[in-house]
Amino acid sequence: MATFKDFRNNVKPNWCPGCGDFSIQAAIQRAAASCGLTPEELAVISGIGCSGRISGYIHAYGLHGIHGRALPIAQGVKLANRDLTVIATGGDGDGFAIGIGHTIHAIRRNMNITYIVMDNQIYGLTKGQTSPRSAEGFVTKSTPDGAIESTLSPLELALSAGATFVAQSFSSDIKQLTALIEAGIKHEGFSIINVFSPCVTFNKINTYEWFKENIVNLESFPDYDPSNRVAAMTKLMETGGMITGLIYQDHSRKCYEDQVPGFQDTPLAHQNLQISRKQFDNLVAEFK
Ligand SMILES: Cc1ncc(C[n+]2csc(CCOP(=O)(O)OP(=O)(O)O)c2C)c(N)n1
Ligand code: SF4
Repeated sequence: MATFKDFRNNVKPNWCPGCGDFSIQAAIQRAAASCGLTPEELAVISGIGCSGRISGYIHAYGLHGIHGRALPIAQGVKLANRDLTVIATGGDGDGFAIGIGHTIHAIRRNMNITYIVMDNQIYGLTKGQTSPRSAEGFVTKSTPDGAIESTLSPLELALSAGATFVAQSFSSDIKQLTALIEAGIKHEGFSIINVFSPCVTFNKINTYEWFKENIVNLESFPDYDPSNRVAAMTKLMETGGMITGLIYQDHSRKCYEDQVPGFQDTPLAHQNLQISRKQFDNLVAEFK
């Protein structure tokens, strides 16, 4: 059986020392091992950003894609080979700014993919501009007088879009994060896990200390029921989205690929898709 060490490769991450993304990488490796996966059964697909580098740091299939397009690529991989466990990753800019349209429709589509957003509330790779997650008034090089736009609440949005698994964690809490990623992988449908992952270089406001002071673990609400969508939305609104844990899970909806005729049995990647010369000629003749 594979251990988390089997998901390590020899590429040294070039994240800044202290970046929250290190723990997310470790949590993915641990969760994959706990799920009994081997590296050849996993694909990690990422967008562009400091966070996007993660696909290169995990020993598995992987693709470091283009900015905001982790989810279209991940869905393509899953459609081509539904036997693979597919994890999509990226920053809050990647998923909630340029990629927001893909995020909403991927949630609606409910393919069996786990989407991990590394939320540092800033654009890290491009050296510190606001993201949709930045607080109003946040001062950066792109907003010297403070951000004017309101802050996006991605998990409220996810619930509205019909998400079947919604969770949130903090990169410092590797135990909780690993358990949530494991639960997301096991969930039959689309799982979105937003992870607070401090950018120690460019975000001097939302620091490790700031998150520790501001987040509340859902375990402190013993009556909380993650199968209740209204309760989930209410809790997110009441806390300004600063909760961690499993926020919502719906087991009732089938995943997309289970409902597409022709995808039920053998994955496309394992089918013989070659057509004969005669079939090809007939096809061409249809368009003459
Ligand atoms: C189409 C396109 N637009 C803009 C960029 C420039 N760009 C690269 S990363 C990035 C944002 C990075 O922020 P985020 O996605 O939050 O990731 P982080 O670096 O913070 O992990 C931008 C705007 C790009 N690479 N491609
Ligand atoms: S710039 Fe920020 S997000 Fe990027 S590696 Fe450094 S600490 Fe991490």
